[in-house]
Amino acid sequence: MKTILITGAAGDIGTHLRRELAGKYRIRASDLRDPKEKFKGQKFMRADIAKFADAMRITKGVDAVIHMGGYSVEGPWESILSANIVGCYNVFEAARKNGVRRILFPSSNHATGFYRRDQTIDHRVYPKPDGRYGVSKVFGEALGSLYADKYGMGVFCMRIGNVNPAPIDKRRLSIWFSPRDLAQLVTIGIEHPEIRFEIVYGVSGNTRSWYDNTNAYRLGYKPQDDAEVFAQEILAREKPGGDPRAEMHQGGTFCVAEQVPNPAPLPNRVGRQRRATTG
Ligand code: 15L
Repeated sequence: MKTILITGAAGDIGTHLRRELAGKYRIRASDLRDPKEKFKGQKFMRADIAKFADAMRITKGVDAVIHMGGYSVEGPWESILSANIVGCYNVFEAARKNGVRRILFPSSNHATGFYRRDQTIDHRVYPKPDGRYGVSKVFGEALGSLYADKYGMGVFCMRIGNVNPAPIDKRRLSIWFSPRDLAQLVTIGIEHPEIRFEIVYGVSGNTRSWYDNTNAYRLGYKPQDDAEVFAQEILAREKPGGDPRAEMHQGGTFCVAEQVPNPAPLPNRVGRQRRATTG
């Protein structure tokens, strides 16, 4: 059985993944904080990926890394720099030094968020990030490309939409990614024998998708879910209006906001918000 490191294991996506992959892999979970939900047999290692020594410790002896750790929304540059630039570099470099052969990098729909909603884009389009967070995801993709070409690592970049049990609004009808489809795509990223460097879109088979996800399908991805089954209910409660630039572009409010609410702040530790998101 392969040993898989999931960084950012206490976060939403990390938690869905730990649940979905339980029993299929030997899971090593790492984060700055203890995960609320725990699954039998999964080992937890507390770590701050902004520290290289921590990155070395957690990547030792694993077959693959699913690097979910980082700052997960648009936010202050200092936080993005530490978690998503320094932290991301540390994880790739530590993995290389420890001989890890494969990394799954969660890029984001925000790496291409300034494409318009009336455009269909594939994995070959040039990046159009919609904020500092989106820029950090482009950085991760570029770093992955370097580590694949220069060091022969297998790197699988998923431009993830929105992972949730169900889509939460109109924009997410186009980018929803169900937990079981996430698990299927991640399994392809771990197991496919021919991955050198790939970019795919991490979304379900949504009728309203903005993506031509041919590259994921070529690698065997067969999504089981489609947000369309929720469309009527979502559209009925959608409030009209909103910023026209956000409405026009795929990245939505990320295209206009300087900061969106951080889903992973550390309560009662004012001024230490960055630390809550680098694991
Ligand atoms: C992302 O990249 C974020 O990590 C996630 O929290 C959501 O905001 C998602 O994009 C989205 O666009 O819905």
